[in-house]
Formats: sequence, C-alpha cells, structure tokens
Amino acid sequence: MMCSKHKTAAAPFAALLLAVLMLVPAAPAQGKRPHKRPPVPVRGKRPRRKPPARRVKPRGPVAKHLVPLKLKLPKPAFKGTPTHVPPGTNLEKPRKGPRPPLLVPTGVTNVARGKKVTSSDSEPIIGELALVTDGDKSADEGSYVELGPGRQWVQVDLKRKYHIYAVVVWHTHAHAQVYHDVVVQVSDDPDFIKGVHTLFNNDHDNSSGLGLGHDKEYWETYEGKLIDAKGVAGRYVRLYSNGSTADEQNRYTEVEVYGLPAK
Ligand SMILES: [Ca+2]
Repeated sequence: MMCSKHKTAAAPFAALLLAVLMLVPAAPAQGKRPHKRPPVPVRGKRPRRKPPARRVKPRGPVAKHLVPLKLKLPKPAFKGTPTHVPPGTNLEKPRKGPRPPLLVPTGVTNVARGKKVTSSDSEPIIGELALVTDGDKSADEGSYVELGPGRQWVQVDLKRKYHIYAVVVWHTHAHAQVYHDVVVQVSDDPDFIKGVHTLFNNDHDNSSGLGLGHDKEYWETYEGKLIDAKGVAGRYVRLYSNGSTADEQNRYTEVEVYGLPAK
C-alpha cells in the first residue's frame, strides 16, 4: 500500500520537474563561448557589405609605364653606416640590403642640373651656391657649399613647372653624420608662403618652426637621401636643414630633382 501511495504522489512532481528543466536553457560550459546563431537571411534584402577603402589620389598624372629611377652615385668615402644612435636624434632603423628602387615614369630626368640656386645665406662660408646643382657629388673638399649655423635653406629654381617624382640630396658624406630638421618643399611661390607642398620633414620636435615632421633622421652616405615626390607639380624646390651631429653649419654637395614638364 505504502509503495503505490508514494508512486501516485511523486508522479506529477517528476513530470513538473522535467517540464521546468526542458524550459530553462542550459548554462554554457566553462571556458567555452556560447554558440552564436548565424543571422537568418531575410528574403529580398542583401547583406550589408563593408565600404571599400578610399584610394589616395596620386598628386601627379597617372603614368602608364613606370621604371626604377637610375641614380649615378659618387664613390663611398666610408664603408656601411654607423650602428650607434647619436643622442637626441630620431634615427631611422638600419636598412638591410640595398635601397629599394623608386618607380618613376619613363623619360624622367634630373631637371635641377645647372639650375640657379638661392639661399637663406647669400654669402656662404665655403664654396658657392652653384655647387649644389653642378653634378659633382663627390665627398672631396671643395665639392660642397657651407652655409652659416642654425636653420638655413637652399632653393633651386627649375625655371618652369614640373611634375616632380624624386628629390635626392647629398649634404656631405666625407664622414658619417646626421643632419637635423631636414625639410624638403615644393611650390610655385619663390617665397614659399602659398601653395607649399612638403615632401619630407624629419623635424620631430618642430625646432625649425616649419611644423612637426614624421620622417626619420638618417646617416649621410654616398647614396644621398632619396625622397619620393609622387608627381607633385611646382617650379621651386627648397631644402632646409639645421646643422648636424658634426657641427652647426649646413653643407650641401648636390641636389637632384627628377621630373617631367607640367602643362
Ligand atoms: Ca655639387
């Protein structure tokens, strides 16, 4: 009797417990992420796609044929580049292997060769401004012009407007040194007040007052500094510097500007 009484009282309770257990969702196992249901596709509606990244507009005309820029380099005055970092500099990481080639449109030439050079220092300490575009890039004494201490600039007048694809600058490469606040700009305004395009700026603390630069400082070598100008159009190219790790003076051995005439 006892057994059948228990059986009849427990039966509804067990059924209720089973129903509750079926309704309560099981807790996710520890360490396992809850399974996410895939979204149910709605008929007639297409899933939203991520908009494509905006393309950066090239500054110059789009060239059909690009070739590596060929540079005639002077003889190296020393081997390799130093591995130490001079105090206060913001040096680029040492490069492994040869310098990667810069691709430029076919027919690009050095349009700075023999062109007139002006400067913030009209009376250089050593040499003359014409040395900046005379084609001599050697590390020898007598191949560079030396400007006074502090921030100085040299400016090349290309005589007409060009699409500029590269600027190469050799300060001095007789000894390893790092030039400070190297800023390279292009403009149609000889006073560089309006329409100024900055191609390179490694003044990381704005000590030259031309704006904060995000490019890195670098060791001067026989290779010169190759700057990608991306086809920007302009007649004047101005290069600033503010002394070097050697001293406060500013020396320029050569500046090359590779471009094509702009319409
Ligand atoms: Ca020269």
